[in-house]
Amino acid sequence: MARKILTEHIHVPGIETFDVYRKQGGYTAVEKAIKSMSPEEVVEEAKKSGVRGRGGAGFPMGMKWGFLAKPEGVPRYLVCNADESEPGTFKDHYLMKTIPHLLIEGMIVSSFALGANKSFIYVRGELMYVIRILEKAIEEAKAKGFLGKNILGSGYDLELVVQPGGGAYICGEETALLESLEGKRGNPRNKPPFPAVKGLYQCPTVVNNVESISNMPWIVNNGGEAYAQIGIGRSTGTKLISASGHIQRPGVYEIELGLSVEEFMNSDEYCGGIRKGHHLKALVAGGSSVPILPANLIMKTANGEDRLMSYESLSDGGFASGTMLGSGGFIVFDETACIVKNTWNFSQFYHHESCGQCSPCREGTGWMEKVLHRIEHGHGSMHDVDLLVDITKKIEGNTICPLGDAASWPVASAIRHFRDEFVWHITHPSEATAPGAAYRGDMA
Ligand code: L3W
Ligand code: SF4
Repeated sequence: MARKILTEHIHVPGIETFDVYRKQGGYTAVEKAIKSMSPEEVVEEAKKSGVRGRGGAGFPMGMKWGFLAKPEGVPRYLVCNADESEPGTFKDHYLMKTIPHLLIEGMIVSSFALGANKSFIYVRGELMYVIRILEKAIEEAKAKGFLGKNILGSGYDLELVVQPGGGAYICGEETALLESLEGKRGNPRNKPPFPAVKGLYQCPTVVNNVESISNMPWIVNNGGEAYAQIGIGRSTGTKLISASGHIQRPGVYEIELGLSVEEFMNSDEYCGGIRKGHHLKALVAGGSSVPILPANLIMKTANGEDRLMSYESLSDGGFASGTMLGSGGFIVFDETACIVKNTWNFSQFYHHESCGQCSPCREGTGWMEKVLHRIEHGHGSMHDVDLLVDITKKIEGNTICPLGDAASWPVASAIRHFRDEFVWHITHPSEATAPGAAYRGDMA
């Protein structure tokens, strides 16, 4: 069985309760950190672990903690980004609803490390039942002395607040999230200054994803070096993968980073292979925001090496022949999937979710959606394919936040790898618009 850090106890009946979680060794990291470690020592363990941000960017968490400004007399905040809304990503939701105390324990040790006395968990607003689960867990931890004033008699105080989001994808972008938490419209801010210097209420703030924070109890208990032994190269530890699409066993899986894509896709421990009678056509490895890969580049990189589930291997070859680990939203397409329709679908999402602050994103996402709509519906012209590529280039790198890039990459990569399919839609409109039509490489 593969190594489990986050999900080892997830199937224990009653694990959502304080008592059962505690019996499985829960809250020992809080005891260890608060009673026998300094905040700096906890930060040091996070740095040694090499754990990278699990929300999508993969930025080293210990390094981010090291950037936190500490001006005298100014409060610092830890904010957990639980606004998971990336299409194809549902792992934070799973973790919070099944083992809520893991996140609460992670929040306590992380807040202690950062010197925060008030911390927030900003949860996607649609997940009201998860918010109730978290609030119950917080009450239980408080009643046992692990939260609130003078935790375990140490003199350290921590208030933990669960804040529902308003249901906007953009509020998962860290600065939009902070704006929303302050009660304003969730518009991303220009960076720098980074939240580590000016974040919530203009105070130093660390924003970390649910899964990132949930690794901290294990790291405190076992040490950062032990964590760094797991995984491969700079992709240390394990990763939760949300697997969906045309596979036998969709679900959330914890993998050790470095597992081959082939094993993840075909093993019965994970996806269990493509659904019977069908074959692999394409893969999006890290949620809708990352480039799509065609079948011939999924198991092997362009250099013919085994493709691995790691930050480096998945993006090997850059956007020419790679995808990204991103938030771990592994979406599999078989030959019945229409790439044009899927690209149009993603495009509608980004257009809808653009906050509208920057023109390239506000206008460009709309144009892409319109052009893709007409190609998908049999009204496209040959000029449209290059027009789409041109729009993606005008958006990429020219916006305040990564949503612009996230809207561009799926379109640019779909055209790069499946240009024939776009052309077929334009040249064979009646066949392409027939119900259930999908291009199978049989262009006349
Ligand atoms: C201080 C510096 N802090 C960087 C911090 C920064 C942030 C983190 C990473 O985008 C990605 C995006 C989506 N001083 C710093 C510094 N930081 N330099 O490090 O920053 P960055 O800018 O690389 O990325 P980001 O803005 O966090 C996130 C991709 O994730 N994505 C989206 C997933 C969305 C969800 C969801 O459902 N909400 O999971 C999926 O792939 O495209 O590339 O904290 O402050 N010098
Ligand atoms: Fe808003 Fe898009 Fe600009 Fe991000 S890139 S700030 S979502 S308009």
